[in-house]
Amino acid sequence: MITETEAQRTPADLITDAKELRQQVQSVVRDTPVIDIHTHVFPPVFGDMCLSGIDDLLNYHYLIAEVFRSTDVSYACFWKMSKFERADLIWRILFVENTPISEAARGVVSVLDEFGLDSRAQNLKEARDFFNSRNLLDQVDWVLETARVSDVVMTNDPLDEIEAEIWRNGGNPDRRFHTSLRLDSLLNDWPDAARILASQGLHVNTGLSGSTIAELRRFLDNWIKRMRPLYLAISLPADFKFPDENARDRLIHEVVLPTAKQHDLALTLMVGVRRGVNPTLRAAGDGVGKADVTALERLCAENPEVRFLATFLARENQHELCVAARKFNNLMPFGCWWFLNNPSIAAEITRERLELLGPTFIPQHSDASVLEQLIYKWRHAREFIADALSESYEKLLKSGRAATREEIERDVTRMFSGNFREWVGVKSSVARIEGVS
Ligand code: FIX
Ligand code: ZN
Repeated sequence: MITETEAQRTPADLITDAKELRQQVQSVVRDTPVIDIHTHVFPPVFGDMCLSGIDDLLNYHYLIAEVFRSTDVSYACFWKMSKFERADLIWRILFVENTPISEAARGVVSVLDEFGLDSRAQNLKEARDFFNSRNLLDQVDWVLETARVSDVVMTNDPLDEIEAEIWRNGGNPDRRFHTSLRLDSLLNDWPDAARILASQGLHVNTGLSGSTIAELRRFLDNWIKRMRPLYLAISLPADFKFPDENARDRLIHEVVLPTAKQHDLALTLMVGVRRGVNPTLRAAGDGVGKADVTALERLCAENPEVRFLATFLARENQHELCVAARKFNNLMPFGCWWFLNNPSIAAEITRERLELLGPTFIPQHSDASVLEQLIYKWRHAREFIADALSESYEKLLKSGRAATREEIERDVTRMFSGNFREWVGVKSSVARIEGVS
């Protein structure tokens, strides 16, 4: 309840009406630019890695997983099809013969809606004609503007030969697209990585002996100099342990953490994926597993000067991640990753993060793989974020404190960009561990 005294003493622009408050929150969340801190989107200079248009949208691996639940087309037959034939099949099955009510299918509808295209079309002619008529460079501008995405962080793998060649020929001139140095290939399949690196002339061996560690430090130093990443990143399996008795553990201890410290780079951990649960689905074949959040706690405790960004894939790990972030202020939870990026689950995760962490987390990343997905992933995310945030301010109002629009803008800006800017820009902010001076 707002007392007469407080109303006299405090800013005239206090929002004391719940309906007005919800409208103000929705307007701020809708209009505040966001830094998309993890995506698989690339600018046109990356050639075929830059995916755009209706055929790429429909060949998204989320939709490939779903189409096989409604067709008797075999995996072998499906993969023999062209991208266009696969898109025709997915459109017919998921959008014509069935109602596109899944989140990934609804996402395509949201994109078509944004461009004024018919999402009830019987075929893809109109959509293909439209996207083929768009200039890709203009499309990038239009999509980022429409989605109100100020910056995109790519996923960049120095061991991907196609990408490495692009970097050797000049790399990325578009300053809206930032890099992250992705280390999965190096850490999660070390024998194969060792073979590739040895073929590139590095003196490395699978036993990690001799000059191997020094060579890997030099390899990362060179790619950091070339790519100028905002952070180092690794996805880790559900059974990830720290410490552990394997090559990945030695690489984390002796290469990744020292490199993060030397270059003052944040380290992003994405934990809980079970790769290749159904290999015949290819990129659509990965699954989820409950992971051990104590491994992350030990990483944070043993490396207080490293800033960690972390997201977990299992819904069951979300509350533990919030509690871990309360214990370690060098840990920044982010995103409702992949199978969690569904409004019903993302809403729950966002509410518990607001209750446990206030505005000290990053609510979402898109994980977009196709340029136009930025439109739907952020349209949908802004809906569940606005709902959760409205509830927080409404509860605060009921407890006796009204908010101003300026305060709502401050809080949303912090979550949409400020927390990330602080994590990737501040020099050697030495984090304190709760309970230890
Ligand atoms: O490890 C990752 O970056 C995952 O996001 C991808 O492997 C996954 O395919 C994806 O794009 C999920 O949204
Ligand atoms: Zn991803």
